[in-house]
Amino acid sequence: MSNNLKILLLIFLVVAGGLVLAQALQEESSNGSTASPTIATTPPATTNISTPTTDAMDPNNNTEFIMTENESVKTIVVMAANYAYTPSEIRVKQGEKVEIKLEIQEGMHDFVIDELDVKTQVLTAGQTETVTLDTSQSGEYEFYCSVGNHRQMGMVGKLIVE
Ligand SMILES: [Cu+2]
Repeated sequence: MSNNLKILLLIFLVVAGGLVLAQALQEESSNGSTASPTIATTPPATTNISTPTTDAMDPNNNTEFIMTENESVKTIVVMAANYAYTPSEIRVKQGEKVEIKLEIQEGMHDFVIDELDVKTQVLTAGQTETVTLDTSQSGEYEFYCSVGNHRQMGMVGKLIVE
């Protein structure tokens, strides 16, 4: 009887031990197989997230860059009529980025500063032209209209770079 019990106990232990071992191996292999798909799906997900993120950031950066550029340039509107500019005196700071936007109100005029190599085309009423000023040298510069005798008729002004 005790021998039979011992044999039964031994068989039970072997079977139980074998089951536990088999289960452990199965868990290990199933863990391994579920772990790899998890790793495999994570990188594509990360790539999908990071790609639209960089796409979304690029236009933002461009917009910021363009806005900064626009803010740093000062545009001064100069209106030309027969035979005067408004304003006739322009003050800017040395090194400042300045554009002159010439707007013709009547007649035919241009905008010239000999010392700064500024010369627009001769424009007619309603037309505009924008020119960039070189403000690297401080000083006073005369601007004038080179059409006909407009300059002699007083179509002049003063640019002061200070
Ligand atoms: Cu003129």
